[in-house]
Amino acid sequence: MSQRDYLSPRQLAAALGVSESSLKRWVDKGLIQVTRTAGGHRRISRAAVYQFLRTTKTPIANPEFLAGVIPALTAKFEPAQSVPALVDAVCQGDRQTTAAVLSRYYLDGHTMAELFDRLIRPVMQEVGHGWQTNRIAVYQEHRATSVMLHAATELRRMVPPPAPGAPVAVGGAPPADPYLLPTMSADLVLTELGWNAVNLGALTPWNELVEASRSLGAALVWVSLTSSANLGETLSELRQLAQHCERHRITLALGGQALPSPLDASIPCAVAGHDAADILRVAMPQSRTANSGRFGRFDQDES
Ligand code: B12
Repeated sequence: MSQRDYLSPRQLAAALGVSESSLKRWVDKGLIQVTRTAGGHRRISRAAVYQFLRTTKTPIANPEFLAGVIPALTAKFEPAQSVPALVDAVCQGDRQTTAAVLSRYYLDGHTMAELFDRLIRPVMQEVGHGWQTNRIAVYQEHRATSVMLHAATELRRMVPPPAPGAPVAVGGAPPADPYLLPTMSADLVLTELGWNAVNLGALTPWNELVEASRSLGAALVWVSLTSSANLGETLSELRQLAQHCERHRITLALGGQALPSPLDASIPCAVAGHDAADILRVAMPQSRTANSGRFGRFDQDES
């Protein structure tokens, strides 16, 4: 267990400015999940700290005790105020501020879908607009993406890992599509909902998407479409993927800026959306139960 990923009850109590016995009461009530070391000592994971703070809104009396666990926390803020600050931060390569602002937003109780739709997307739209109007150099756009990816990776560590036996979701961006953040938004939304989300990232060959979903027994496949390059070919591949998913009763979720709206009816899918929040319609635990017939696994012997 690494020092950065786990805290002892004493360390967390010190950060919150409460006694160890208060903290143990919260553990006993199930408000804080603890794990044990091989030697039987109680440890609290970074994800458990986040879930506790998010649900109880407990103030952090001594944030310096959480250094290395939670990025330096900034004051409470509204997305509208923070977008310009974040645009500056990502373009200047300021990883710390970016991660801190996103963590604060998550700790305030917002969902991953809200984080992407209300904060990360508008920031990156501004970066794109800056590039288009020659205010932001191409290298800054690349750096901005890299800084945002780093912050989003940090966010992933705040979400509890999937439970054993969690349903598997597989997805990515198609072969001609180099975009990393859009497919990551689907990944994080599904992970937060308890899915075992496997993000194959950008430039994913269609046959590999099918192969991964087959061998991992995926109940849901997502495709994130941002690049409009080769759109005709992409849509024809999507049609085949959709038919494949239908045959195998896999839920198909499609989204992204380049997804045509409305989508051709010959591409049947459970979701065709432009917001990360659209995934919630089919991926929430209750919709999984309600649609259980749509979440069958591949038959192992089928081609
Ligand atoms: C970063 C970036 C790049 C980077 C990508 C780096 C990387 N590896 O990821 C680089 C530099 C490579 C790049 C290249 C290009 N880019 Co570019 N790029 C962007 C930028 C600034 C941000 C994209 C991003 O990451 N957004 C953040 C994500 C989280 O937001 P999102 O994509 O909107 O995703 C949301 C929804 O779509 C939805 N969603 C996404 N996936 C899914 C999946 C499901 C299932 C669901 C339900 C929902 C969903 O939820 C997400 C969260 O809200 C955008 C600007 C913009 N307006 O977005 C331009 C932009 C997309 N690029 C643009 C252009 C023109 C280009 C280039 C052609 C430039 C050039 N001349 O070289 C090339 C083309 C590359 C290609 N092969 O297609 C244009 C696109 C115009 C168009 N429609 O064709 C844009 C809009 C910029 C602009 N204003 O002109 N780009």
